[in-house]
Amino acid sequence: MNSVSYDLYGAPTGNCVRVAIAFEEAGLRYTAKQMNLAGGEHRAAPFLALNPVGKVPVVVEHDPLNGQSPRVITQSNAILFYLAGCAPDTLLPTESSPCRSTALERYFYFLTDVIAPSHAGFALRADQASIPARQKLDERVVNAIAHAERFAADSPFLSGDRFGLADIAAVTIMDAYRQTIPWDSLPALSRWYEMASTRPSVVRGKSAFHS
Ligand SMILES: N[C@@H](CCC(=O)N[C@@H](CS)C(=O)NCC(=O)O)C(=O)O
Repeated sequence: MNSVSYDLYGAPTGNCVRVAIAFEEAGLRYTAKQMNLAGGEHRAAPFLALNPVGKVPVVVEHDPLNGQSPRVITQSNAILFYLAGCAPDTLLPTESSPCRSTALERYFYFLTDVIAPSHAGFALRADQASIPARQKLDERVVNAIAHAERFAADSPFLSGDRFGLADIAAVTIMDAYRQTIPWDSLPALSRWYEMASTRPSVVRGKSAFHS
């Protein structure tokens, strides 16, 4: 039996939920360790010893048989790729697969063209003067989501033939924009979203942390 296990330090945020869904999808054994961000737990010494930047998610890999200290991994996307390597052909097609470039292209589309402007808008949320800038960023996010209709139209999953990292990135960010997405003009994306939101790994990953 595989003795490796993981602790996932996090909170109910997009970056952490993506990692929780990836653990579920990859079938890797993990324990969600809820951090109290409002209470500043991520800025206290025990957590800073894991991640001096004071941000979640953080994964600690325990492998009692390798005789080494537990491995600590920060940065949600580094963690996702690490997990993809631990469970080959679950989250991402393997190196030699021709489907890999499509899966990566779509994953980075969601990361850089959808999630990045969304995070930029979120960072401005407390500043009244930035409301027009936030609206522009949100429009950009929704337009970029709408362009993903063609991904959903030409393959069963946004990642291609298998559910993968692009689907995980997409379902979490689309949850945040579901009220403003023009669903009526996006039939393939609507079907995909219904399927992705009810997928057991997504349902379980989304409830790994509570608010
Ligand atoms: N680039 C990092 C960003 C991590 C990040 O910004 N985490 C947020 C929650 S999603 C956080 O810890 N915020 C607490 C803070 O900045 O005080 C990643 O992808 O993991």
